[in-house]
Amino acid sequence: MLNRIDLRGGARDPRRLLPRAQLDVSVAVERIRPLVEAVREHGYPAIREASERFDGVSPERLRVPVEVIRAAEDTLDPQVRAALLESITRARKVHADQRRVDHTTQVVPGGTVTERWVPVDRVGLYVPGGLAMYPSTVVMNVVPAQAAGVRSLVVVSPPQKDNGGLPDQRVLAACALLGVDEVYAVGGAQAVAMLAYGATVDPAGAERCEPVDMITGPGNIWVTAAKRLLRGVVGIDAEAGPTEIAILADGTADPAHVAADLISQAEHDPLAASVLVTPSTALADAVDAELARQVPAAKHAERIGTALRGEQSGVVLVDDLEAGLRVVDAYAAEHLEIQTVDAREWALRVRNAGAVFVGAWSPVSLGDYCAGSNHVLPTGGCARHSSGLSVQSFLRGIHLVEYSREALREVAPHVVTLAGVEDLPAHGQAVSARLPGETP
Ligand code: HSO
Ligand code: ZN
Repeated sequence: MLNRIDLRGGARDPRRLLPRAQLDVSVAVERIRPLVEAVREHGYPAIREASERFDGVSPERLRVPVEVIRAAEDTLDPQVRAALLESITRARKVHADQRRVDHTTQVVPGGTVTERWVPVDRVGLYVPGGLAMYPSTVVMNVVPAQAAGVRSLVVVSPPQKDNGGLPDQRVLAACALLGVDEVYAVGGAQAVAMLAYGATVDPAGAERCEPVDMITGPGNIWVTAAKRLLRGVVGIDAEAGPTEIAILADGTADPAHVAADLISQAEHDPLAASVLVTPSTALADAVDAELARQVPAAKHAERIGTALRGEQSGVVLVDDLEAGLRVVDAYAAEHLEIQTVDAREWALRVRNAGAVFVGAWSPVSLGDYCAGSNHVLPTGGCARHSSGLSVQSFLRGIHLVEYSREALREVAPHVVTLAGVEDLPAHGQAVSARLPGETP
């Protein structure tokens, strides 16, 4: 089922040989530009029109009443409620523990630089509602923002026809469990524009969604295009592409588990990428046999088959695990599983991955829901330069510079010299004016 890419016996450039589906976001940016402008100019009527056109439904008042959010919690199946609470508890434990603390460096006696970590004031979280519903994504966006101390949090999610134009009921319930009470039934590029510029959200123009400082969360190509267009007007986390899993495995891996994990991420999207990297042809053959057995039995067999047969997926055969490590580093997967002997040793050597899942008992789907880690991760090779969503994503480090007269005097000649080199003498003057007769 999987394409085979044989990289054995040569030092070819693996980055070129591992094809990746390329999304042309720039074309989508031009398509959504007029809509974004209309939302900026007119607010409510433009949002309403776009929702009806693209989602086929929209409530008259775009803000979901607080009672409706709270009531959604009561409609939750008790098992789903327990699972969501477990997911929230574990994510809170990890994210709270990872919050950076302020740090002061004494540069010289009397001269300090302190880094203060200050939360972003108001954040908009996008929760998709297309092929699948993602209450877990509410958890993964809200928990780090709350752990950072963000004061004002708003969730947007597309209106659903089968829920009377409200966002998905489980998405609303997750908001209730997390204590989020500002939710709008708006999706797509219009939601991103509403968050970035602020807009009226009812027919009378009495209610408003105030603009946010930052937008996070995954979405389809239109959401991604709007984020690209509005980056700068607001902060954005990353451009999310189709999900990916790479597995570095040796002959000790269980082929049934490897196949199940490749299938699990393929289930998201026909464009999802599932890549196995292994020196063992026996494992590659056994995984293929497992896929042939497991895929037809899967609920979403069609999209899984499309994803696995797509050119973005495949088995990469390598000479040994050292070569395999170079391949997975070049690929920089959103999710990387290591299923080898000494898995932890190999995992600690990985340079490029959104998240690494170590050993036989840490599948990606554990991380998608209940490991405590975050599942909003860099795709499309962005793991070479970016991290996944975390408490840090919602904090800004502000430097506090504090020098005494004596400490300034001591370093003044150097400041004056550098100012002179850059032909900016007024910079030097700002120092020497404070120290008459004491600087050159
Ligand atoms: N694997 C997805 C996240 C997700 N899985 C949500 C299930 N629900 C991207 O990391
Ligand atoms: Zn997933």
